[in-house]
Amino acid sequence: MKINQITTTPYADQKPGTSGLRKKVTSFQQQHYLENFVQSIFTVATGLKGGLLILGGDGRYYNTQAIQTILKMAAANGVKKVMVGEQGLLSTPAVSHLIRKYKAAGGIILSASHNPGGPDGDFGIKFNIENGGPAPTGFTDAVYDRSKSLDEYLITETEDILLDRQHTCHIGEMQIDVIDSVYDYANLMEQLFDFDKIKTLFTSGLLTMCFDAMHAITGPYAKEIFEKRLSANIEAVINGIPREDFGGGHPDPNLAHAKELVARLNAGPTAPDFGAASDGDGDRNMILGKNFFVNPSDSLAIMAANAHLLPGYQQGICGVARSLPTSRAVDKVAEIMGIDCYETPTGWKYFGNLLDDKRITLCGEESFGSGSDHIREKDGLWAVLFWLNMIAVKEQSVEEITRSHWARFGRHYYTRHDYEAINSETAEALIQNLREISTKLAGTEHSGYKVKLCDDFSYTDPVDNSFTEHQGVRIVFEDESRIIYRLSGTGTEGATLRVYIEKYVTDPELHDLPTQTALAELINIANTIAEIKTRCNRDAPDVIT
Ligand code: G16
Repeated sequence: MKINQITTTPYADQKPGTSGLRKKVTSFQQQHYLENFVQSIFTVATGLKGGLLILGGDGRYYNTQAIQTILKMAAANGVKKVMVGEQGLLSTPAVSHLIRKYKAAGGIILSASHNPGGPDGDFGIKFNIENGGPAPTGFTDAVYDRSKSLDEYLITETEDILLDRQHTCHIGEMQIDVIDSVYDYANLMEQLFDFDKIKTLFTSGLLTMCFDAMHAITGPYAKEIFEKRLSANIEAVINGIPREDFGGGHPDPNLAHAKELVARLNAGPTAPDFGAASDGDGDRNMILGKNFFVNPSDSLAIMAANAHLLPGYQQGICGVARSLPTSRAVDKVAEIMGIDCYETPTGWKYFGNLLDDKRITLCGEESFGSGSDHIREKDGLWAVLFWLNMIAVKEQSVEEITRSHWARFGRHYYTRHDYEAINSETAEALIQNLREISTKLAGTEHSGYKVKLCDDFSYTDPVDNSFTEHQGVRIVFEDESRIIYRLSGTGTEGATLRVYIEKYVTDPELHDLPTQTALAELINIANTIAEIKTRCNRDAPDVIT
């Protein structure tokens, strides 16, 4: 085996964001760009030397080339064995599971998640540690530091590895197992949920479903699980073949981007009873009923309230967690159940310690992500199966389950307004201004809403005491309404300002308003306090979810 030491020059922009390093494909195609970042990972993740690495991606453009490069670099850096998905495909939740099941030293996932793909789209790379979860900030900071002064990387000189079928081969001493991308993950799902009961829903004609894989990674997983193992109806899976450019679509499972699915669910009496979608790498989910949308924050709360009905969670749940901007619907459930509820910064990595320390069983985020202690990533198909299992046990529709939840716990009207591709300095200045005024807002009144608390959110991890600050400016009103402002950590163009608005309403008579109507006053307050129109020169958000 010939190992080449390649001289390189560092790039200054390899700082990972909310979830790994995400850039335009064209950035990754710069000379040595991918190699530099991968070498920095191998240098920091010392356990990989002599250890097992799990490797795969969501199939987007540049996935296969990147996998070949990483395999050759892994061999040169002393990795003992790599398990790589057939065709280079593995969903993010599947990687998390494989790391845990096979006690790997870590995993590399190639994905820019819900961002569009193709030659002009985005690409990304993230590292998951041995607990199966995203690398914590200490690790990603160390990788970034290393990348800033890297002057060489190691790579073996060898032919490309065949990825189009399952087999075992070697580069030098390093063993490569090209594995079935779906099998282990589908088996895990079968352990957590009552597949017989769900199957009966379909075979007895009680339920029809439509799952939109958005031409991304979950297609093969969904076909195996819904069509083969659960005998779901014809066309239960749409857009089920992963494509390098996601069929030209934007693989983000929300009302704006999963248009085909939404149209099917709103098609009147012939519409499927249950709809769902997942994103590029399979960790997000959207849940729909006939002409009915379940807000992700509500979905988390509903799952928490009903988990004990499902085989994998029969013992009950020990605690829950949500990110700061996720609505406080799950807090109400925790309060009534008498379990702990943690509020973390945005990013799945903050749930890892809580899960490992057995403080929580379920967690979720407003950004269409939910998960449990079965792995250390959010998990799109898991959430879909959770809902199917609830429907089977409760014998209620998606809408009935949601409405009865609101009747019991109250409804948190919730919306997120995104202002995309704004000038980065403008966005920073807006947030800085909010930080400055945050100290003076408590006690002030805005259209009848009195501010109870306003701060720049910081978090001390209760397990390892690590401290994270500047995670979003939050305004909490006396009636429990909230407004939160933060900048996205996953975009690749300028800055995206996210404004999250929520209002808690207990009276069931008031649970039927359109969300934007119910929140109209607070939306105005949010815009006025942050001076969005004047500072960003925008009349309306680009995306409302
Ligand atoms: C990533 C993280 C999530 C986070 C989301 C939104 O999701 O894994 O924990 O909530 O980004 O991030 P932001 O608001 O900073 O854009 P994904 O699905 O993109 O990996």
